[in-house]
Amino acid sequence: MVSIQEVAKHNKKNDVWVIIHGKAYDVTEFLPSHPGGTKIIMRYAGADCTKKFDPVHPPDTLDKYLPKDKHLGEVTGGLGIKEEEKTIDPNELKRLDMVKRMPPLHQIYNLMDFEYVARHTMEANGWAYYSSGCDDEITLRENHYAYQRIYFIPRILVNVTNVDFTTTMLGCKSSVPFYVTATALGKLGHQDGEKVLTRSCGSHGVIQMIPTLASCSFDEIVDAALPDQDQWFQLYVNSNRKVTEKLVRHAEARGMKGLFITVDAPQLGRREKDMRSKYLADAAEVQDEENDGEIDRSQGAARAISSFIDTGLCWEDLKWFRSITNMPIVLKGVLSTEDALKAISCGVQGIVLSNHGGRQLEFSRSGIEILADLMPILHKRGLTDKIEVFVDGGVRRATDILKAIALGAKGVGIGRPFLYAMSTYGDNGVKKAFQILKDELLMNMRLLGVTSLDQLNEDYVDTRGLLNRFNAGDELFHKVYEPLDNPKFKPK
Ligand code: 173
Repeated sequence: MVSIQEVAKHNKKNDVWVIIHGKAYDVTEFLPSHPGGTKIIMRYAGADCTKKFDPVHPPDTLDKYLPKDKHLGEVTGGLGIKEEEKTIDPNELKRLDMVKRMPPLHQIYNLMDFEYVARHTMEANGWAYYSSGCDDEITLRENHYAYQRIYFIPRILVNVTNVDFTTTMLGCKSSVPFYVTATALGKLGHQDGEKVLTRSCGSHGVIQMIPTLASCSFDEIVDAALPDQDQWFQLYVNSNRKVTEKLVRHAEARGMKGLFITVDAPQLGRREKDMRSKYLADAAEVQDEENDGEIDRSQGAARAISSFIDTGLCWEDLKWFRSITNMPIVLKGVLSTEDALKAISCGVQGIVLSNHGGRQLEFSRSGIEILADLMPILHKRGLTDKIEVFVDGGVRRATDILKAIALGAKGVGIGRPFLYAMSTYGDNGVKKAFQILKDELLMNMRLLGVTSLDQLNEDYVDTRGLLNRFNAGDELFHKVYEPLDNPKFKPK
């Protein structure tokens, strides 16, 4: 046992203790090697940092990285939360009021409604992190608009009494042609983090892609799944290939049915909304106070925790991946037909046409646009059976999903909408989001005149407007989109 007063004394760079979940830790020796920098720890020196710690550190972090003799025991005599942490700014008060007045779940009619509630009720840092895109967020918005440039060519007088939208992706049965794609830091939205998505997927027969940078540990997420529930693993390749190999082998041993290697993020894009937000201001503030030349970490938590990602990852590495795993390998983040063809020649099992939810290269084309280019080429060369093609980015309606299926996608990844459903209404929110999409799928397939997904093909869509990039008038989307901000002048 350690008293709160004792912990408070250890608040200098050469002697730092912090409190996490009611226990004290001596992080003095660890301080210089903290991937998120020393300053963020110094801000909480001698005090409780649980709230900042949780979203970005899986629960096994302390056991893994901090020697046992630095675990000092239970803290007695109070919570140790710093005074300035207890004062609440006016925006936070407004948010807390809106949390109390959240619309009941039965008033949620579509995925955009979750986003609207999330925008007003999520903690500022979580909202900024989830919702942000790179640079001017043009790609982020284009991902959604691109779907609005495709119209349907339905068929009439088809008996659509029984409609089946089940499918198979990478050999896994799925109740729907979409999956929950990998998104980092689930605890910025909900205290149970990614496990909320796991449980909801289990109850609805939806496949979940587990992120490398989850807030929960990988094993916690796998343990939260039902015995026959299929999951995939998204991999950020570590420069230390031993670490990567261990992760991949462990993922396979725990039954992952697909390895999605992210190939579009050798460096993280600039998400300026995220950078401006309070969460990141923390780091920046401390920096201004004591400018001692430490590398600029003010670009946010994501960049700090992504420093391990291997910038040297290249095509030649795929052979090595093939040699260490039997899981189907899928490249996530393919943006050109040329690379898609290369992927096929390398023998991978799938590709995701994706620009990382508009968070990486600004002015990368949307997945759906690339799909429309790619599939005719694969058809012509007889390559459609060689690979499963997925798309993600901007999907909000079953009509979006059906357009992608018609154009030849095997399935569609959806990320943010489920994070917003989770962050607002927890398990019930995510389940409702799945149900909404299922209802929309059923209705729209009937209206298209198809009873199963394999009946859909490019003859059901008019893509002539697709390359005519313009800003469509989508009212719901514009209400949830938060325009970028400018710097604030100092108060008078
Ligand atoms: O898009 C992201 O934010 C992302 O993929 C990521 C990458 C590294 C660390 C945290 C998040």
